[in-house]
Amino acid sequence: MSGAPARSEGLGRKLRSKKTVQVPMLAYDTVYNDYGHTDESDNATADCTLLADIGFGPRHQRSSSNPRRIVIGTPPISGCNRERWRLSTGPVTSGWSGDIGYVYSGDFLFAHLLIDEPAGTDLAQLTRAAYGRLLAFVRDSQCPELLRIWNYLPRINEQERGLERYQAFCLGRAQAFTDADVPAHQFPAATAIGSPAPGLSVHLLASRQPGTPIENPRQIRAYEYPLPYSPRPPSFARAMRYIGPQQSLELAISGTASIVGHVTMHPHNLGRQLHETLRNLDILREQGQGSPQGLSNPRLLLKVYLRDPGRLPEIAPRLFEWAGAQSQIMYLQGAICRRALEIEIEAHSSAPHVSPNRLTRIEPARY
Ligand code: 3EB
Repeated sequence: MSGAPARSEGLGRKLRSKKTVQVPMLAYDTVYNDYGHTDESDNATADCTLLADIGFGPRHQRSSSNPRRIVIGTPPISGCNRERWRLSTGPVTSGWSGDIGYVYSGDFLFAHLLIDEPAGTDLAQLTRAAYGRLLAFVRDSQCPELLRIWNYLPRINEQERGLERYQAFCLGRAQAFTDADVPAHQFPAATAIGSPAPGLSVHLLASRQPGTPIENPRQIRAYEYPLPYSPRPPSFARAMRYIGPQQSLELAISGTASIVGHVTMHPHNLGRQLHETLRNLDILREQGQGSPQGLSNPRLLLKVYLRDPGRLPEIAPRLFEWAGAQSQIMYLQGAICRRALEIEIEAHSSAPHVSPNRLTRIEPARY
Protein backbone atom coordinates (compact mmCIF):
# COMPACT_ATOMS: atom_id res chain seq x y z
CA MET A 1 0.00 0.00 0.00
CA SER A 2 1.38 3.40 -0.84
CA GLY A 3 1.81 5.42 2.29
CA ALA A 4 2.50 2.31 4.37
CA PRO A 5 5.39 2.93 6.73
CA ALA A 6 8.79 2.04 5.33
CA ARG A 7 11.15 -0.19 7.27
CA SER A 8 14.31 1.11 8.80
CA GLU A 9 16.60 -1.37 7.03
CA GLY A 10 19.82 -0.85 8.92
CA LEU A 11 18.18 -1.18 12.30
CA GLY A 12 16.17 -4.21 11.20
CA ARG A 13 19.30 -6.07 10.05
CA LYS A 14 21.10 -5.32 13.29
CA LEU A 15 18.19 -6.55 15.37
CA ARG A 16 17.69 -9.68 13.31
CA SER A 17 21.31 -10.67 13.53
CA LYS A 18 21.20 -10.38 17.33
CA LYS A 19 17.90 -12.27 17.42
CA THR A 20 16.38 -9.65 19.68
CA VAL A 21 12.97 -8.11 19.43
CA GLN A 22 12.41 -4.42 19.86
CA VAL A 23 9.42 -3.97 22.08
CA PRO A 24 7.72 -0.88 23.44
CA MET A 25 7.71 -0.27 27.13
CA LEU A 26 4.41 1.28 27.99
CA ALA A 27 4.53 3.99 30.58
CA TYR A 28 2.07 6.46 31.94
CA ASP A 29 3.40 9.89 32.69
CA THR A 30 2.03 11.59 35.72
CA VAL A 31 1.24 14.78 33.84
CA TYR A 32 -1.71 16.64 35.23
CA ASN A 33 -4.02 19.06 33.47
CA ASP A 34 -1.75 19.72 30.56
CA TYR A 35 -4.62 20.32 28.14
CA GLY A 36 -4.91 23.74 26.69
CA HIS A 37 -1.18 24.21 26.92
CA THR A 38 1.01 23.91 23.86
CA ASP A 39 2.73 20.71 24.75
CA GLU A 40 3.39 20.18 21.04
CA SER A 41 6.41 22.29 21.90
CA ASP A 42 7.80 19.60 24.20
CA ASN A 43 10.01 18.46 21.36
CA ALA A 44 8.03 15.29 20.74
CA THR A 45 9.15 15.10 17.12
CA ALA A 46 12.80 15.16 18.21
CA ASP A 47 12.30 12.24 20.61
CA CYS A 48 13.28 9.30 18.43
CA THR A 49 12.04 6.55 20.76
CA LEU A 50 8.54 7.89 21.36
CA LEU A 51 5.95 5.74 19.57
CA ALA A 52 2.80 7.29 21.02
CA ASP A 53 1.78 10.18 23.24
CA ILE A 54 -1.86 9.74 24.20
CA GLY A 55 -3.70 12.35 26.19
CA PHE A 56 -7.16 12.17 27.74
CA GLY A 57 -9.37 15.24 27.66
CA PRO A 58 -12.78 16.68 26.85
CA ARG A 59 -12.77 15.70 23.14
CA HIS A 60 -10.94 13.59 20.59
CA GLN A 61 -8.10 15.39 18.85
CA ARG A 62 -5.50 14.65 16.21
CA SER A 63 -2.55 16.83 15.33
CA SER A 64 -1.72 16.85 11.62
CA SER A 65 1.81 18.00 12.43
CA ASN A 66 2.47 15.19 14.91
CA PRO A 67 0.88 11.76 14.33
CA ARG A 68 2.36 10.51 17.61
CA ARG A 69 0.12 12.79 19.61
CA ILE A 70 -3.60 12.03 19.98
CA VAL A 71 -6.16 12.97 22.60
CA ILE A 72 -9.02 10.67 23.56
CA GLY A 73 -12.29 12.27 24.65
CA THR A 74 -12.82 10.32 27.85
CA PRO A 75 -12.34 13.12 30.39
CA PRO A 76 -9.93 12.37 33.22
CA ILE A 77 -11.53 12.31 36.67
CA SER A 78 -8.38 12.02 38.72
CA GLY A 79 -4.83 10.76 38.50
CA CYS A 80 -2.79 10.60 35.33
CA ASN A 81 -4.15 11.96 32.07
CA ARG A 82 -1.50 10.98 29.59
CA GLU A 83 0.32 7.85 28.53
CA ARG A 84 3.41 7.47 26.41
CA TRP A 85 4.68 4.38 24.69
CA ARG A 86 8.41 4.21 24.40
CA LEU A 87 10.67 1.94 22.41
CA SER A 88 14.03 0.73 23.66
CA THR A 89 15.65 2.12 20.53
CA GLY A 90 14.72 4.45 17.70
CA PRO A 91 14.24 5.94 15.32
CA VAL A 92 10.55 6.06 14.55
CA THR A 93 8.98 7.09 11.26
CA SER A 94 5.64 8.83 11.32
CA GLY A 95 3.11 10.12 8.85
CA TRP A 96 -0.40 9.93 7.48
CA SER A 97 -1.86 7.45 5.04
CA GLY A 98 -4.98 9.38 4.10
CA ASP A 99 -6.65 9.95 7.47
CA ILE A 100 -4.81 7.09 9.22
CA GLY A 101 -2.05 8.48 11.41
CA TYR A 102 0.88 6.18 12.05
CA VAL A 103 4.16 5.92 13.88
CA TYR A 104 6.40 3.09 13.09
CA SER A 105 9.75 1.66 14.06
CA GLY A 106 10.92 -1.68 12.74
CA ASP A 107 8.99 -4.00 15.04
CA PHE A 108 6.08 -1.87 16.28
CA LEU A 109 3.31 0.23 14.81
CA PHE A 110 0.97 2.75 16.42
CA ALA A 111 -1.93 3.72 14.13
CA HIS A 112 -5.11 5.70 14.66
CA LEU A 113 -8.24 6.91 12.98
CA LEU A 114 -10.96 9.41 13.94
CA ILE A 115 -14.18 9.22 11.94
CA ASP A 116 -16.98 11.79 11.88
CA GLU A 117 -20.41 10.37 12.27
CA PRO A 118 -22.88 12.55 10.35
CA ALA A 119 -26.49 12.39 11.55
CA GLY A 120 -28.37 9.49 10.00
CA THR A 121 -25.28 7.39 9.37
CA ASP A 122 -25.51 3.63 9.93
CA LEU A 123 -22.95 3.00 12.69
CA ALA A 124 -22.45 -0.66 11.67
CA GLN A 125 -21.56 0.36 8.12
CA LEU A 126 -19.37 3.22 9.31
CA THR A 127 -17.49 0.87 11.67
CA ARG A 128 -17.14 -1.82 9.01
CA ALA A 129 -15.62 0.66 6.56
CA ALA A 130 -13.32 2.29 9.15
CA TYR A 131 -12.09 -1.07 10.42
CA GLY A 132 -11.71 -2.32 6.87
CA ARG A 133 -9.33 0.52 6.08
CA LEU A 134 -7.39 0.14 9.33
CA LEU A 135 -7.04 -3.63 8.96
CA ALA A 136 -5.82 -3.25 5.37
CA PHE A 137 -3.28 -0.65 6.46
CA VAL A 138 -1.95 -2.87 9.25
CA ARG A 139 -1.91 -5.97 7.04
CA ASP A 140 0.13 -4.20 4.38
CA SER A 141 2.61 -2.71 6.85
CA GLN A 142 5.71 -4.45 8.18
CA CYS A 143 3.87 -4.92 11.50
CA PRO A 144 0.81 -6.94 10.51
CA GLU A 145 0.15 -8.55 13.90
CA LEU A 146 -2.54 -6.77 15.91
CA LEU A 147 -1.83 -6.71 19.62
CA ARG A 148 -4.33 -4.26 21.07
CA ILE A 149 -7.09 -1.90 19.91
CA TRP A 150 -8.97 0.88 21.71
CA ASN A 151 -12.41 2.02 20.52
CA TYR A 152 -14.37 5.06 21.71
CA LEU A 153 -17.84 5.96 20.47
CA PRO A 154 -20.57 8.33 21.61
CA ARG A 155 -24.00 7.31 23.01
CA ILE A 156 -22.89 3.68 23.29
CA ASN A 157 -26.06 2.53 25.08
CA GLU A 158 -28.58 4.34 22.88
CA GLN A 159 -30.94 2.50 20.55
CA GLU A 160 -30.66 3.28 16.85
CA ARG A 161 -32.16 1.40 13.89
CA GLY A 162 -33.38 -1.34 16.23
CA LEU A 163 -29.96 -2.02 17.77
CA GLU A 164 -28.07 -0.65 20.73
CA ARG A 165 -25.20 1.37 19.25
CA TYR A 166 -22.62 -0.90 20.90
CA GLN A 167 -24.26 -3.83 19.11
CA ALA A 168 -24.12 -1.99 15.79
CA PHE A 169 -20.44 -1.29 16.43
CA CYS A 170 -19.83 -5.00 17.22
CA LEU A 171 -21.64 -5.99 14.04
CA GLY A 172 -19.57 -3.70 11.81
CA ARG A 173 -16.31 -4.68 13.52
CA ALA A 174 -17.06 -8.41 13.16
CA GLN A 175 -17.95 -7.95 9.48
CA ALA A 176 -14.67 -6.12 8.88
CA PHE A 177 -12.64 -8.90 10.54
CA THR A 178 -14.50 -11.44 8.38
CA ASP A 179 -13.94 -9.29 5.26
CA ALA A 180 -10.20 -9.20 6.09
CA ASP A 181 -10.04 -12.97 6.80
CA VAL A 182 -8.84 -12.43 10.38
CA PRO A 183 -9.85 -15.53 12.36
CA ALA A 184 -11.16 -15.23 15.94
CA HIS A 185 -8.03 -16.76 17.47
CA GLN A 186 -6.09 -13.77 16.09
CA PHE A 187 -8.35 -11.09 17.55
CA PRO A 188 -6.42 -8.47 19.52
CA ALA A 189 -7.03 -7.39 23.09
CA ALA A 190 -9.42 -4.42 23.12
CA THR A 191 -11.33 -1.71 24.91
CA ALA A 192 -14.68 -0.35 23.70
CA ILE A 193 -16.02 2.55 25.75
CA GLY A 194 -18.74 5.13 25.41
CA SER A 195 -17.32 8.62 25.22
CA PRO A 196 -19.04 11.95 25.69
CA ALA A 197 -17.03 13.18 22.67
CA PRO A 198 -18.44 12.92 19.11
CA GLY A 199 -16.84 10.66 16.49
CA LEU A 200 -15.53 7.10 16.35
CA SER A 201 -11.95 6.99 17.61
CA VAL A 202 -9.85 3.86 17.07
CA HIS A 203 -6.17 3.47 17.91
CA LEU A 204 -4.01 0.38 17.96
CA LEU A 205 -0.67 -1.24 18.65
CA ALA A 206 0.59 -3.83 16.16
CA SER A 207 3.87 -5.65 15.84
CA ARG A 208 6.05 -7.65 13.52
CA GLN A 209 5.89 -10.72 15.77
CA PRO A 210 2.53 -12.09 16.87
CA GLY A 211 1.56 -11.96 20.54
CA THR A 212 -0.17 -14.73 22.47
CA PRO A 213 -3.90 -14.18 23.12
CA ILE A 214 -4.93 -15.00 26.69
CA GLU A 215 -8.43 -15.94 27.81
CA ASN A 216 -10.16 -16.03 31.21
CA PRO A 217 -11.50 -19.45 32.29
CA ARG A 218 -14.17 -17.66 34.35
CA GLN A 219 -15.56 -15.96 31.28
CA ILE A 220 -16.82 -17.18 27.93
CA ARG A 221 -14.63 -15.94 25.11
CA ALA A 222 -16.16 -12.63 24.04
CA TYR A 223 -16.29 -13.77 20.42
CA GLU A 224 -18.39 -16.74 21.55
CA TYR A 225 -20.96 -14.72 23.54
CA PRO A 226 -24.42 -16.07 22.75
CA LEU A 227 -27.25 -14.02 21.30
CA PRO A 228 -28.97 -11.79 22.32
CA TYR A 229 -26.02 -9.58 23.29
CA SER A 230 -25.63 -8.58 19.67
CA PRO A 231 -26.13 -9.97 16.14
CA ARG A 232 -22.35 -10.57 15.99
CA PRO A 233 -20.37 -11.03 19.21
CA PRO A 234 -17.56 -8.69 20.27
CA SER A 235 -14.29 -9.39 18.41
CA PHE A 236 -11.56 -9.34 21.05
CA ALA A 237 -9.25 -11.46 23.20
CA ARG A 238 -9.28 -10.98 26.98
CA ALA A 239 -5.56 -10.14 26.96
CA MET A 240 -2.50 -10.23 24.74
CA ARG A 241 0.96 -11.20 25.91
CA TYR A 242 4.20 -10.28 24.18
CA ILE A 243 7.90 -10.24 25.00
CA GLY A 244 9.58 -7.01 25.99
CA PRO A 245 13.18 -5.82 26.28
CA GLN A 246 15.54 -8.09 28.24
CA GLN A 247 12.88 -10.81 28.24
CA SER A 248 10.32 -8.67 30.06
CA LEU A 249 6.80 -9.95 29.82
CA GLU A 250 4.25 -7.43 28.58
CA LEU A 251 0.60 -8.23 29.19
CA ALA A 252 -2.07 -5.98 27.66
CA ILE A 253 -5.35 -6.78 29.40
CA SER A 254 -8.60 -5.82 27.66
CA GLY A 255 -11.31 -3.80 29.29
CA THR A 256 -12.54 -6.07 32.07
CA ALA A 257 -15.84 -5.87 33.91
CA SER A 258 -18.14 -7.69 36.30
CA ILE A 259 -18.98 -10.51 33.90
CA VAL A 260 -18.86 -14.21 34.76
CA GLY A 261 -19.55 -16.66 31.94
CA HIS A 262 -21.42 -14.19 29.76
CA VAL A 263 -23.63 -12.84 32.56
CA THR A 264 -23.48 -9.34 34.07
CA MET A 265 -22.95 -9.82 37.82
CA HIS A 266 -24.19 -7.35 40.47
CA PRO A 267 -26.10 -5.07 38.07
CA HIS A 268 -25.77 -1.39 39.04
CA ASN A 269 -23.80 -2.25 42.21
CA LEU A 270 -20.49 -0.44 41.89
CA GLY A 271 -18.78 -1.89 44.97
CA ARG A 272 -19.54 -5.50 44.11
CA GLN A 273 -18.71 -4.96 40.45
CA LEU A 274 -15.29 -3.66 41.48
CA HIS A 275 -14.69 -6.82 43.53
CA GLU A 276 -15.76 -9.11 40.66
CA THR A 277 -13.69 -7.13 38.15
CA LEU A 278 -10.57 -7.43 40.31
CA ARG A 279 -11.09 -11.21 40.48
CA ASN A 280 -11.19 -11.31 36.69
CA LEU A 281 -8.06 -9.17 36.47
CA ASP A 282 -6.24 -11.42 38.99
CA ILE A 283 -7.08 -14.45 36.87
CA LEU A 284 -5.99 -12.78 33.65
CA ARG A 285 -2.66 -11.83 35.21
CA GLU A 286 -2.25 -15.38 36.45
CA GLN A 287 -3.09 -16.78 32.99
CA GLY A 288 -0.79 -14.34 31.26
CA GLN A 289 2.16 -14.04 33.59
CA GLY A 290 1.84 -16.63 36.32
CA SER A 291 1.26 -15.67 39.92
CA PRO A 292 1.92 -11.94 40.43
CA GLN A 293 3.77 -12.84 43.63
CA GLY A 294 6.22 -14.89 41.60
CA LEU A 295 7.28 -11.90 39.53
CA SER A 296 9.86 -9.38 40.53
CA ASN A 297 8.37 -5.93 40.88
CA PRO A 298 5.11 -6.42 38.98
CA ARG A 299 3.95 -3.01 37.90
CA LEU A 300 0.45 -2.29 36.72
CA LEU A 301 -0.87 0.54 34.62
CA LEU A 302 -4.61 0.82 35.00
CA LYS A 303 -7.30 2.73 33.18
CA VAL A 304 -10.48 2.78 35.20
CA TYR A 305 -13.59 3.84 33.29
CA LEU A 306 -16.43 5.04 35.50
CA ARG A 307 -19.94 5.69 34.25
CA ASP A 308 -20.53 8.16 37.11
CA PRO A 309 -17.36 10.16 37.82
CA GLY A 310 -18.80 11.36 41.13
CA ARG A 311 -18.44 7.88 42.60
CA LEU A 312 -14.65 7.78 42.42
CA PRO A 313 -14.21 8.01 46.24
CA GLU A 314 -16.14 4.72 46.64
CA ILE A 315 -13.55 2.75 44.69
CA ALA A 316 -10.22 4.58 44.77
CA PRO A 317 -8.93 3.29 48.14
CA ARG A 318 -9.60 -0.37 47.28
CA LEU A 319 -8.05 0.01 43.85
CA PHE A 320 -4.96 1.69 45.25
CA GLU A 321 -4.56 -1.14 47.75
CA TRP A 322 -5.05 -3.82 45.08
CA ALA A 323 -2.68 -2.27 42.53
CA GLY A 324 0.18 -1.44 44.90
CA ALA A 325 2.04 1.80 45.32
CA GLN A 326 4.35 1.14 42.35
CA SER A 327 1.38 1.08 39.96
CA GLN A 328 -0.26 3.99 38.17
CA ILE A 329 -3.98 4.50 37.84
CA MET A 330 -5.85 6.69 35.40
CA TYR A 331 -9.52 7.41 36.20
CA LEU A 332 -11.61 8.32 33.16
CA GLN A 333 -15.24 9.14 32.58
CA GLY A 334 -16.64 6.56 30.19
CA ALA A 335 -19.82 4.60 29.62
CA ILE A 336 -19.59 0.82 29.69
CA CYS A 337 -21.15 -1.20 26.87
CA ARG A 338 -23.77 -2.90 29.06
CA ARG A 339 -26.15 -0.54 30.82
CA ALA A 340 -25.97 -2.38 34.13
CA LEU A 341 -22.18 -2.07 34.31
CA GLU A 342 -20.84 0.84 36.32
CA ILE A 343 -17.11 0.22 35.94
CA GLU A 344 -14.62 -1.29 33.51
CA ILE A 345 -10.87 -1.58 34.04
CA GLU A 346 -8.11 -2.18 31.50
CA ALA A 347 -4.57 -2.99 32.56
CA HIS A 348 -1.07 -3.22 31.27
CA SER A 349 1.31 -5.32 33.28
CA SER A 350 5.02 -5.22 32.69
CA ALA A 351 7.23 -7.77 34.44
CA PRO A 352 10.94 -7.32 33.89
CA HIS A 353 13.56 -10.07 33.65
CA VAL A 354 11.48 -13.19 33.24
CA SER A 355 13.65 -16.15 32.28
CA PRO A 356 12.73 -18.04 29.10
CA ASN A 357 12.31 -21.11 31.30
CA ARG A 358 9.64 -19.44 33.28
CA LEU A 359 7.87 -18.38 30.12
CA THR A 360 7.33 -21.95 29.01
CA ARG A 361 6.02 -22.89 32.44
CA ILE A 362 3.23 -20.33 32.35
CA GLU A 363 1.56 -21.23 29.09
CA PRO A 364 -2.13 -20.51 29.69
CA ALA A 365 -4.22 -23.42 30.89
CA ARG A 366 -6.42 -25.20 28.36
CA TYR A 367 -10.11 -25.23 29.09
C1 3EB B 1 -17.02 -7.58 28.24
O1 3EB B 1 -16.25 -8.30 28.85
C2 3EB B 1 -17.05 -6.13 28.69
O2 3EB B 1 -16.21 -4.80 22.57
O3 3EB B 1 -14.07 -4.45 22.37
C3 3EB B 1 -14.60 -5.10 27.26
C4 3EB B 1 -13.50 -4.97 26.43
C5 3EB B 1 -15.87 -5.06 26.72
C6 3EB B 1 -13.66 -4.82 25.04
C7 3EB B 1 -15.10 -4.67 23.05
C8 3EB B 1 -16.03 -4.91 25.35
C9 3EB B 1 -14.93 -4.79 24.51
O4 3EB B 1 -17.76 -7.99 27.34
C10 3EB B 1 -17.08 -5.15 27.58
